[in-house]
Amino acid sequence: ARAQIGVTGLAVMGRNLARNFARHGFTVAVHNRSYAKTASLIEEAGHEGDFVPSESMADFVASLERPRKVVVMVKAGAATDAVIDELVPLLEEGDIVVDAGNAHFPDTIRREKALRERGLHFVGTGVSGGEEGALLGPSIMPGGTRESYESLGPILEAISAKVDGTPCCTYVGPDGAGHFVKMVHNGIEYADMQLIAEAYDLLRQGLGASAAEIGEIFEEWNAGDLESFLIEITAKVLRHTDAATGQAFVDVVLDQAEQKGTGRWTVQNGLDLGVPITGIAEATFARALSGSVPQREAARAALPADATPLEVPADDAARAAFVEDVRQALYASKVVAYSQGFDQIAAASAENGWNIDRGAMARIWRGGCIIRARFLNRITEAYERDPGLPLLLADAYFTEAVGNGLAAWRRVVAKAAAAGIPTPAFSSSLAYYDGVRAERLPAALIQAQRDYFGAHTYRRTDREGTFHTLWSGDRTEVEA
Ligand code: NBP
Repeated sequence: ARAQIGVTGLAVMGRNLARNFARHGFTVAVHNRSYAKTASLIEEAGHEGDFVPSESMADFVASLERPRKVVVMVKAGAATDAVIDELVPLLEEGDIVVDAGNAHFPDTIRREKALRERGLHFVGTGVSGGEEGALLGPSIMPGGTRESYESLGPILEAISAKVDGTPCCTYVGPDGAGHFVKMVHNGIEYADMQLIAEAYDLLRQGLGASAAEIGEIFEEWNAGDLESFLIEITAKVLRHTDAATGQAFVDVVLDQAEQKGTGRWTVQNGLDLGVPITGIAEATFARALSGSVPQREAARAALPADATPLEVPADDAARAAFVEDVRQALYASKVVAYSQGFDQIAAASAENGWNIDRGAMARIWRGGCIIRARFLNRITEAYERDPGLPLLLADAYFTEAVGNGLAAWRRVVAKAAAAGIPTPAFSSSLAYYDGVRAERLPAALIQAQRDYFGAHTYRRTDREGTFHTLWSGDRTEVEA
């Protein structure tokens, strides 16, 4: 037994994680259900480091130093359970099983409990950054016991992305915390992508410009506060020309966005927790709308626009002003989406006793992952100033940043509405901003209606207690 860590499941992700471990000097045991993937890894990348290949799970386990650390990187769901079932009888007390796939966090809670009862550590770990991240340094979000992190953490930190020398990996919290945080990361990714798409749409229609010209604007934005992986790749995609037709690539792609489900999980959990993650929800529904083909066909044939198209700016100054308005609207909406996502983490953390450090989550998302961005530094700083911050938006830095762009944000949403350009994420983020800051909400009327038809009771602004009005009687008020 000489391998320090093992990886079972050698499709694109597992193969690249194994290579990443090996390139960092770890001796890596490797295994896959069918041996072909193991053989091809050794043949093509064997020279990169010290690999110990095994055909059987038993040999694989036997090749690992104790406490054994086994990274499972197979298809999420039944495949993960199948591998765990095969693995567990071969392990001994104190060994660590790491599920680095995209598990749904309730599955991770279940698996952690089952393995804990057998004296094993189960570490549900979020890994973001796709294929390239897995090889060159992903953002890693491990949950599980603190004890397991003592021996596993340094190995994961070694292979993670680094920003200013700091690893994009830290202990997240018990059982499902790591996979939960990865889920919210993906939800925020949905919101970020939708917001960028709305900004693109407004610029394209509002400037009457080509995709490549809009790409240049995104490239400029990437030099400022919006600097991020998603803005960077947006610029590249918009400037790409389709080889077959010579058209802008974005113009030949079918406008139906697909999803694998993590956005949906995030929204479902937001509903369960009662946390308004409207940016993520609108982004998820916008994908669903884009794929609603029969509905879109029926609507195109029947629904009038009765809208005034955006006026193309008359000169460079007006053009620059419009571009800046859209940039401000994008930044403000993005702050809202992130603020909502961090609220969701706080709520889940409280409900599950996870004690998640939100500032640390922003820190490990600065590199390696899909939402990596300069702006995450500001979030870490906000939670350093106040670890219990009730609302990210209310941190002084963000209050000022959003406040400065508020007029622009309102102009953009109003213009989009007048022009009939759908901006569900921009608009709902602004509505959230105005809702959460409102002195008084029409929720009072909703409580009154609920009391009227269902005797659901209400509280008053002027005295303590719970009350009900006898609506079908003489309308006197009684204490409930
Ligand atoms: P896949 O999700 O395509 O899974 C393929 C692997 O699962 C192969 O090694 C396959 O073995 C193994 N497998 C299956 Br399928 N059923 C099995 C079973 N019953 N028993 C044992 N092994 C089984 O691989 P991937 O794209 O590398 O992703 C791995 C994990 O990482 C997934 O959970 C994914 O959601 C997650 N993830 C992926 C990305 C990404 O960018 N692709 C990013 C972040 C996270 P075989 O070779 O014998 O068929």
